[in-house]
This record gives sequence, structure tokens and C-alpha cells, in this order.
Amino acid sequence: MCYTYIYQPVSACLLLNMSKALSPKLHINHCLLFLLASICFTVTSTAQQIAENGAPGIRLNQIGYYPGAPKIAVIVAGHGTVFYVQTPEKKTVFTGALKWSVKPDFAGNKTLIADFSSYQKTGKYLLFVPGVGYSYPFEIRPFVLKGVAGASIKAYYFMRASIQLRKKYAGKWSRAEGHPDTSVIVHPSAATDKRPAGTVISSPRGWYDAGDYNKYIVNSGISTSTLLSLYEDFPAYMKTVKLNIPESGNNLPDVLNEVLWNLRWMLTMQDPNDGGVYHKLTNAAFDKFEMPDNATAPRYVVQKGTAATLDFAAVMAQASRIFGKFPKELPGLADSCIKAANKAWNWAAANPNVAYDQEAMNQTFSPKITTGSYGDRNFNDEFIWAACELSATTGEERFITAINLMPDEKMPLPTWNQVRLLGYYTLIKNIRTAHDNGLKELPELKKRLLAFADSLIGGANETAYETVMNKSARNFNWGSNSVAANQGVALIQAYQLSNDPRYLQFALANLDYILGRNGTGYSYVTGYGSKTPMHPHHRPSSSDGIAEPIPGLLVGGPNPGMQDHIKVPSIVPDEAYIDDERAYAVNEIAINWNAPLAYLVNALEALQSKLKP
Ligand code: 9MR
Repeated sequence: MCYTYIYQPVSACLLLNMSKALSPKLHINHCLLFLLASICFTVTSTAQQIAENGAPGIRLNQIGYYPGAPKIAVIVAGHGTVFYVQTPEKKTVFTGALKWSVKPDFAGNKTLIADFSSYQKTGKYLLFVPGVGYSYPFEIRPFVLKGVAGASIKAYYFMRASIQLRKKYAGKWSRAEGHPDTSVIVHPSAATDKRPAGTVISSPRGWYDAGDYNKYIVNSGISTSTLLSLYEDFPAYMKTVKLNIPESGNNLPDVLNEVLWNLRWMLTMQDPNDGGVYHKLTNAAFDKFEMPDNATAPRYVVQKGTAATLDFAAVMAQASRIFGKFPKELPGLADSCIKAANKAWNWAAANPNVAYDQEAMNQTFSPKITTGSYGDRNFNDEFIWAACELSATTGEERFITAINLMPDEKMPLPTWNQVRLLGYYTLIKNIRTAHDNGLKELPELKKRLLAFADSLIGGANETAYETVMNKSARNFNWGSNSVAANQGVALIQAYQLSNDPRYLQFALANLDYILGRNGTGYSYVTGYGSKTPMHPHHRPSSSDGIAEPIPGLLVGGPNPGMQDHIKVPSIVPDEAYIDDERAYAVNEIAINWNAPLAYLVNALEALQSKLKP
């Protein structure tokens, strides 16, 4: 069968490399070299074929597994009792029994679970299930996810506004600078005496939000904070993550270099006269699909709001805590950040209920703004988050005593409009680290976080994919892949608090979900895995003339809502996905979805030795 044939050339290539390495005296004549080179060329194209030919019924992490960690594949629409782990040469190295899932999937069918956790030998493999076929190739080795872990952060470099992406850093995705944002107009909705409508301000840098080229403070808040937390929670590991970005090689860890690109933009979004923060920097309407340097419509800062101002305060307070550790490299920055945070907090305290209501705004002001709204009406969670970050950084309890820290028993999973847990994560970390400020609520918060993690993992093993993500159809909304990632982040937080490896195991299972062990068989990260999105709703990926989309981007994922009116092939919640550029409700990419992926995969790389099979 074609499988053997495909792998023969691989050995030929290896042979060529070996002969080069072993015997400089061995003169391979040009003819032979050419022959071997052309065989190698065949490998690339046939490797592509094998990637495309993986049996669609076998769903697994398409990149690979850590030797000492759980290893699960899921077989859909299958039958049989046995599976094999084989080498590329079709040698069986492990034989396992298939077992039926306890519960059916959302379509009502049970799946077969292939568990090869006890096989721990490093190598390249395929799974073979008689009657179903061969899986995509995968590896077992330490640091197997290092590539995708780095790419999930490097993705932010590709999202940068106001900078040319040079070939040296961007490779074939190099591009011209887009959106300098040095002449941004104050929209009438944001006018004040000191900055009347039409005032021009400079607000460069920052990351594009998603498939569009606008920059939104609310969504920047959770994204920037999640990346800051990744550094704050795993500083030693994150110092080893090199991204090949323009700042690489200075004394800062690259993840912080990347965060700075957005943080410096965020600082410009605060009105220095009163401390309020503009909701977004935006065009009046979405750009068409074109490269960023061609998208030159006027840009506005619009109305200040309570959510944007408190999210800004939270991020600046956290940033002050973290960048304060680099006084030589960034003199004064930590100070500026905490000052900005305090000013923002004061504005919000005086303006506790200013919602960003785009429809209402458009009744009164022109031009009408029709880009993403990120509108929110409840600010309790934003107050909690900002208070927690400000207290953690300054050691002052007054921020926390000013708010209702635990309005109810809920531990809502973080998303752009629900940030309460981000504040709790920060307080709980302070129990572990030096800053225990003796808050009486801390033991209760710690208990609740573990209870929340227990509620996430309870019954996960019984689902058709043995993941937390597959427990509930309610997880499959707009940006569902970020739900999987944020569940993973919550479990990592619980692990850090308890050292209970079960939390890590299910964090990893959700990452497996993202990388292919799921209802569609896609690895949802562009460029990482055998079957990955090729047509994300992302303007540069669509317009740059390069076949492959920009790598390391997490698409939104299954969502039966079809808010974009593009028909998905199935409305079964975890199957409701299509790799179609127009389908923004399932196939867009966004900074707030990549951030929890970056956290999850880098945290697991850092903690891989703690995983138990
Ligand atoms: O991620 C946002 C999702 O939760 C909302 O339901 C949706 C509709 O309001 O908007 C999503 O955010 C989009 C933003 O408004 C504009 N940039 C692209 C974002 C991702 O689709």
C-alpha cells in the first residue's frame, strides 16, 4: 500500500544526510546527488499527500505527545476492538484495545477511545485502526509542542499595526507597514473641552484585533493580560522562548517585547486630561479584504467607557508589577503604568456606568461607526478585575474594599466581557507568592477556584472525546476554541495552586482538542498539524498572495449560530465549522483567542514533566 512507498524516500534522504556526515571522503557524484535530491523532493510532495490522506475517522493531536503524558486518540464512525501504534516503516510498537466512550457525542454516536498513554518511546508514529485506516503522523518526544507554543505568540508580531514586517522576521509573510495611526481623529462621541471633535491625536502601534484592522481596548485588555500572566506565572520558562522579532536579543524576554508593542499603544488611548480611556481606535466601517498598507480610511477614537477604562486600569496595574522587574531596560515604565492605572480607576469611580452602546451613539453622532462593538452593560466584573490588579501591585487594600469582591458564588470563565476570574487568579497567586496581603476572602477564593476546576473535570472522561470541552453544547458559541483554551488556563491555575496532576491532564486534553482530537478533525491552529485552516477570515492571510495563511493563529471554531450566514456542513455543535474565508463566525482569528492558546500551550511545555500517563 502507498504508505510503505511514501516512507521509502525518507530513508533515502536520511541516507544522503548520513553519508554527508559520516564520510567526507565519500564522493557522491552529481548524478547520484541529483537522483537523491529528486527523491527528497518527492518526499515533500508525498508527505503532503500523506498529510491529506490521514483517515478522517481518527481524531488525535496532529503534532504529538509528551512521553510521560496521557495519549488518547478518538475513532468516530468506527468499529473494531484493536488499534496499533506503528513506526513509519509499519512496524507495530504498541497494540491496544479500543474501548467505547461512556457517553455519545453531540450527534448521538458513541466513539472508540484508543489510549496509548503507557507507550512512552520517543519517535515518529502513526495510529493504525483496521477497517478505518492510518492516522495523520504524530511524534512522541519531550518539547513536542515547542514549535506551536512559540508560533502562538509570534502570531502577535504578524498582527502588529504601524510597522513593516521584514523578511528576516516574517519570512514569506513579510509586508509593508500598515496603519501608522499618527493622525487619529477624535470622534464627536469622544469630544471634550480640551479635545474637541476633530482634534488629531497620535496613537500608533498595537495589534490588529482579528480579521479586521481595528484596535479595541476591551479586547486588548484580556489579551494583553493573558500574555502578561503567562510570563508572570512561568518566568523561567518564558525566558527561553525566543521569537525572532525585531526586539529579540535585548534583555527582555520576547513575550514581554511583544506585549510592549500593544501596551505602548494602549497608553496612548487614555485621555491625559481626565484619565478616561477611549473604547476603540477604528475606521467608520470595516475595510475590504486588502493588505493593511492599502487600507487608508480615516481612523477615529470613539467614546470613553467604563469597561474600556477599567480593563485598561487592570492591564496597566499588572504591567507595572511585571515591568517593574526590569528597571534598567525600561526606566520609568512601571511608574507610568501604575500612574495611568490609578488615573483610570479614578475616572471609572466617577463614571461607573458608561456603557459603549454603538447603536445609541450612531443616533447622535456622525460618522456612524459600524465596526465591532465589544459592548457590555455590566461592569461589576471589570471593577473586580481592576481592583484586584491594583491591590496586588500597590499592596493597598482600598481598591478591593471599594468593591463587592464576591457578589455571588460564580466563577465565570473569562471572556472579553467577563473578566472577574482574571482578578481572582491574580489574588490567588498572591497567596502563593510574596504579597499575601491577608485579605480575609482569600481562603474562600482558593476553595472556589479548586471547586470550579473540579466542576470542569467532573465527567470529562465520560464524553465522546474525553475532554472538558466536549461536556456541554453551550461551549460552542462564537470563538468556541477560546472556551477550550480558557478552560485549560483555569485548570493550569488550579494545578499551580494544588499540584494535582488531574488538572494538568485535562488541560492537555483540551489542547489535544484544539490540535485535532475533536468533532471536525481539524487542528485549528494555522500551519500546525496536518489538516489546518487554509482560509481564515483574516485580511492579510487572504490578500498577501501566499497560499498558506499566516501561521500560529487560532480560528474561532465550531459555532452553529451562522451569524455570518455561511452554511456550515452540520449544526451539531462541535461539527459546526467550515474553512471558508467568508465564515467569520467560525473561521476568523482574534487576539483574545490566541492569548489563552498561547498561555495553555506554553504552560504545558513548562510543566510537561509533571504530567502523569
Ligand atoms: O468575539 C466577539 C464575539 O464574542 C461576539 O459575539 C461578536 C459579535 O459582537 O464579536 C466578536 O468580536 C469581533 C469584533 O467585534 C470585531 N473584530 C473581530 C472580532 C471577532 O469576530
